[in-house]
Amino acid sequence: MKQSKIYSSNRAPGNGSLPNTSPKIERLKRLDIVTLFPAMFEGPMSESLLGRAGKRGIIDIRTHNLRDWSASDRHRTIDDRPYGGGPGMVIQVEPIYRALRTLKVQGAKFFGKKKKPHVIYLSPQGRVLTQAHAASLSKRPWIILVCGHYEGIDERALSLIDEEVSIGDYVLTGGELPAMVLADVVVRLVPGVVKEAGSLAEESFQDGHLDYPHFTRPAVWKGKRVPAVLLSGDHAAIRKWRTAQAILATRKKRPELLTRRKR
Ligand code: 9WO
Repeated sequence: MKQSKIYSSNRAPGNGSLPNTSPKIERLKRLDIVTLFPAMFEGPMSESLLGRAGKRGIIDIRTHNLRDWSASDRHRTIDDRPYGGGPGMVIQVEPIYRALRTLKVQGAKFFGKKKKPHVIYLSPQGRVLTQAHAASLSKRPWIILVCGHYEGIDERALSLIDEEVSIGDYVLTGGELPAMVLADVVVRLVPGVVKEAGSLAEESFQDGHLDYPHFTRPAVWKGKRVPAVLLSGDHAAIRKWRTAQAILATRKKRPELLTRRKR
């Protein structure tokens, strides 16, 4: 029993409600996630912007259970003991191969022509994700995320993968949480998902600096005042103040962001 979960409307692929003003610039239209634990994605898919992007028909997001491509024994095995010994289990290459082969057929129907997906494996061995990298991924029309578990995947499966991505230098129990992080950062950069996001302002700003400080009512709280400039109504002055504050905050909290060259 194949059970892919589709988090989208049944609308045709396209820009949702947005007019197609710039056909040359591609954007993410379809995101497939291959995992042994599809249920882990249900929360983010129903509660967050990720799910809303799907429902609004902006991006077709689907999770797939890797067990659907197990060697057809009744235990639906997808893993085996490591050659050479050692603890734990290794995910076999064949289920991953079959999953990707199936998805490529599905994708050809979805896009109406043969299309090469960008296949990403989430692993601590990958290149560490940055805002700039996420921005370039959001321009790929089709991404497939492969989530490992246990001790990892058979090394030969890497020949089916375009790129390994890490979300930070730590080891988790699986690639699912990193896949959700990657999906979140990439999806919110797709035009129409979040107001303003993906704009020139965001690319030049969030990329290199921290955000400026935010304030909301009340104007005075336990004697602490909101900076007067924010109440002035002088938008040019406010813009200047925010830029200065962003640079100050970056210098104080994350000085390496100002000196390190962009990756
Ligand atoms: C390391 C290891 C060392 C000794 C014995 C067993 C071991 N397993 C691992 C390991 O890296 N397991 C991974 C668990 C296999 C692939 C999926 N897993 C994973 C992905 N953990 N952490 C990530 C991950 C992915 C992206 N960014 C940060 C962490």
